[in-house]
Amino acid sequence: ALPLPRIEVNGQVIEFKPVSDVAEIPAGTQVHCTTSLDRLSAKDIAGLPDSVGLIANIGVGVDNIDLCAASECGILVSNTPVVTEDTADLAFALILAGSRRVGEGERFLRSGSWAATSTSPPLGMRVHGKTLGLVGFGAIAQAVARRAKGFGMPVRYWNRTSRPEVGRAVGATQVETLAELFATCDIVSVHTALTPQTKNLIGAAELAAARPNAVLVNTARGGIVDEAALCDALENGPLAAAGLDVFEGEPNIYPRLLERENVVLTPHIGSATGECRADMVRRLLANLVSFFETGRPSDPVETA
Ligand code: 8YV
Repeated sequence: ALPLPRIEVNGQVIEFKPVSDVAEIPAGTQVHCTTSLDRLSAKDIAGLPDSVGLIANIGVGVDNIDLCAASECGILVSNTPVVTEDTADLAFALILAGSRRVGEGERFLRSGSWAATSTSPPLGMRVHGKTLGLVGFGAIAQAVARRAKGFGMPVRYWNRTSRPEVGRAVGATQVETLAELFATCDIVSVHTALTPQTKNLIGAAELAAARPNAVLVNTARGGIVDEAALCDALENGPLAAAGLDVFEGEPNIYPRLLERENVVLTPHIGSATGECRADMVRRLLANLVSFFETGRPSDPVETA
């Protein structure tokens, strides 16, 4: 095993367990680290030095990496699946901010309109007791479902595969189609991975099926929601509001979204708490140590 330096993150010492199945890693093997803003196309991956044996992504979503190309080049990929609770917190913040028009209210106050006119800000929508729909039913969606329980919200989910036991555990029932989810839920929150199959999964047809005055929240990936169709649905109905943390071309934002009052926008901050970022760094380091000691990262991502 490699001798390891003492590593401390935010005052906490990282401990690494010794492993027995030590693999022979050729001297000079390197790891390429990425975040969600570092895109690695097939061409980028083919252009990596031969010494790169692992692409270690800091984040859970790996849509920024061409996984087939990594597999073809014999490069392993790892991620840091520790963003669940913080991302679920932010999804709930956007559910509340979008429904209760928090952004509009703040702008109304800061602009001096409240003091100048003594008028009331526009009315929002009640959150507690409303039906919540989840697109996808992985760890983050389940964490959102657990929070919804405290708000007395019935929860429904749409997912490729049926997960009745998990559904029962968090009090969520499955619907057959996305159209059914939109037609039966007041608030829809997106929690699926971005893949070729989920690109623009939510477009004009799905949004047209939404309930009048529905709210859409996306803390997953921008590319899952067709932004032009979303703006149409916010301008002409049926949507009353949206809360978005992720964008197709981020950090550049589709201009029509910036023009809309009834959209709450945050700059991809699902995992942006001091605690979560420290967890992510710890998990990255654990992957690196595992890779250099055993030839496998501790959080391998399926590439083929
Ligand atoms: C970002 C995220 O990766 O975990 C994910 O999938 O989207 C975020 O945690 C983070 O901003 C680091 O790039």
